[in-house]
Amino acid sequence: MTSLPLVPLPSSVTPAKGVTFALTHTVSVTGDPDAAGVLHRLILTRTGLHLTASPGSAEPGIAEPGFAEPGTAEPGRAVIDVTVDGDGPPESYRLTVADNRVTVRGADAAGLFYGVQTLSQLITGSPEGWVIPGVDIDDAPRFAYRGVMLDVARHFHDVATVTAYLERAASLKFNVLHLHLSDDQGWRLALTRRPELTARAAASAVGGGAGGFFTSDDYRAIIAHAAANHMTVVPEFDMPGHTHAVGLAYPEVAAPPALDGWDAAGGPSPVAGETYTGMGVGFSSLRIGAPETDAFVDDILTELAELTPGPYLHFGGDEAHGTPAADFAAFVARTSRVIADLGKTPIAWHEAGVAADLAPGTIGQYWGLVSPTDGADERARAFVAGGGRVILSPADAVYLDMKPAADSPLGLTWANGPTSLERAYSWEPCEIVPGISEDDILGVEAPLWTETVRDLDDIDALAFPRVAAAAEAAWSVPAGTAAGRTWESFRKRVGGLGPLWTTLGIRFPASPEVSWTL
Ligand code: TNX
Repeated sequence: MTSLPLVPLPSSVTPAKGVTFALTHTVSVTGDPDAAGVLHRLILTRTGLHLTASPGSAEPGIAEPGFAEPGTAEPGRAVIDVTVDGDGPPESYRLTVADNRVTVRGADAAGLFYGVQTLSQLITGSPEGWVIPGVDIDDAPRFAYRGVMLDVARHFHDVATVTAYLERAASLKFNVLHLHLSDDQGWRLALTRRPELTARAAASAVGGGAGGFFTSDDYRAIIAHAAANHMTVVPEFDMPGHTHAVGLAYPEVAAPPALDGWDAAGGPSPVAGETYTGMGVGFSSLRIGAPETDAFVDDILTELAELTPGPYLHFGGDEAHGTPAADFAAFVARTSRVIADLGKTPIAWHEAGVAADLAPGTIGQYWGLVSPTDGADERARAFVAGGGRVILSPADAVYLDMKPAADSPLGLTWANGPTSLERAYSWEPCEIVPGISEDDILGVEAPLWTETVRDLDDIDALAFPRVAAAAEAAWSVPAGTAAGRTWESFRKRVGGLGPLWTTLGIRFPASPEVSWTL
């Protein structure tokens, strides 16, 4: 099938032989102003071309996009028309490239945005100038939830970094940004109901870095930027473990560090009331059952719900080895009900599936291995039994913080050693948790934990190109069910994205597994 550099692979791609659209500054863009604006910026970044304004709109050659109403461009002049037409499933689009006309038709605004992203992947340099090869594309997502997660707790990442990463993800048709906002090393979102969290527990990070936090205005700015890129923000406060930092601010809700049999991972041991800068996990816990703790949880989740327009609140639930089992089950069940009562859908890591009485419809996020161990699959199935669904984040496939190769300077290796691009590509969502079907899967999410990740360059170095493999698992048909949905095709298609990624400023490593187009 296609050798066009399209990732994630569209449902249907039919090249039009001998047809080429010449992309010059005389092309006008007509249709939906938002989508035209996105396209104008992408074309400018990729090619340096300012598209000429159409009759009746702004002057030629200036930075503003040249919009026109459909059909108002001069006869005979080349046009790119981008319009929502309401046809097809949510987030779907159709794209046709003919000699003198490109049309992108979205079922909705998101579908149109994805059609524009696909169009940007098609732009290529030739001896005759910039061209778009003739093609017919019909495309729709496989899963409704297509996420990336960024841990802003182990190292803090500021608004500019978060928005740069979400734009990268949106260009690969991800529609969820999950922010891991709290962990042992720091609390990253200011809350008026609990001001000590950021006053006392935000100025630290792994390795003793500076830390930092988002004000509520910062958080709103991220949400707005995400929305402009058709992404929903899913915020996470991780509880009842991963809460050492909470004890710096509100000691009455924190249990003493549980250090019995604990692995310091080569770093310092945690001390109650002092910042923790190591990379160990599983020693901290809230004080379960204390009225102070219940009040704390109610406060932080109420304010988070108020600040968050999206439908989901994630409450963690992972690696709570410092919390007695019965307390853990009681805590996650209560917390899921608090979130449901706030009108939001709870999400938790799969361990919370041990609780018999989670709020109905709670979503489970599976982070076990591609071949489940230690009953992780059983925990995940419990969410389906409770009327919820599952998000798949198998750690040895989509954990972007795993080293891509043994000699990579950044990253961890606990999930079956380094994760090659081929391994990141070669898994099927329906084959991870036995007994759950496609309908039980809400979607796929690729987390990036940031113990070793300090800035956007580090993010790019670990996320790329593997995040493109996760995008294909989330968006495209199952591997092997369509021509082109194969590893061999993927490594060529990704390679063709090198020039686009370079112009977008992405510092992707030149993975030797890819056949890059220079
Ligand atoms: C496991 S995955 C964790 C995180 C670590 C990550 C490192 C999960 C729910 N918990 O606390 O950062 O491994 O890969």
